[in-house]
Amino acid sequence: RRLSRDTTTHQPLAYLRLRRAIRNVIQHRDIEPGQTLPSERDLSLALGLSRVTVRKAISGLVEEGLLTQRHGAGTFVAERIIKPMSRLTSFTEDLRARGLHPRSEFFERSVGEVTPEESMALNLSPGVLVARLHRVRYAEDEPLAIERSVVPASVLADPHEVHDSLYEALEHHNCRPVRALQRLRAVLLGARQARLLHVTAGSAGLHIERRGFLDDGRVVEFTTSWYRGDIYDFVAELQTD
Ligand code: 16G
Repeated sequence: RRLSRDTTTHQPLAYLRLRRAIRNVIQHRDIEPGQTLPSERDLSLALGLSRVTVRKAISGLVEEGLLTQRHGAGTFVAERIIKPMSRLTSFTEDLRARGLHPRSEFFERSVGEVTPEESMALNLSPGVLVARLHRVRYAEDEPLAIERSVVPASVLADPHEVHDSLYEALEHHNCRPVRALQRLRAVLLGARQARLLHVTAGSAGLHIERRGFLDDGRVVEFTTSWYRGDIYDFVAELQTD
């Protein structure tokens, strides 16, 4: 009786443990992007786990965007950055999950009165102060995105608190968004943006606006981003009503 209880409580954990172990291997770059994972069969034989457990662990990592599968060709560590749209993660978290080192170069970190457009996006009254961050975001030395964030100064009084991660700073003030609305459209990157992102002018980019909300409905972030179209995939799971 005791044994069977143990197996039932331990079984769900085996796939989570394997998922964490594979995630660690990716984070430590023991397998590089583009490399193939051993087959489900080989993994299950080598680790003494059931095929079902191995499959579950792998499909979880595919959903996270760390692995990709091609029919007949197997499972690979994702080369492009695959970002599930349903998860409210930060740039820093997305990169760290892939074993990459995020970095920001700031053009601007300032506080000023809200503009009419910002006041609409953040639901603020005219005259209120906001913190602004404008930066290029890198993975090691490779630029991936340009981002302009506006946060009410009542939440972030000093934008210099943000070194790399805005969300870490917001978390520090207990104001990390719990929900967000995001709008995405295709753009051609202009000369200046292309130069900052090390691509040729006219390359494809993704223009994304995110409004991040707190539990009580306040808007804590209005961020406009230009992500490189040659690196990022945004994926979403769709369901019928
Ligand atoms: C992502 C978000 C951006 C957010 C940032 C925080 C998209 C399209 N945008 O880039 O809205 O401000 O993450 O990242 O995902 P950080 O905590 O690393 O500064």
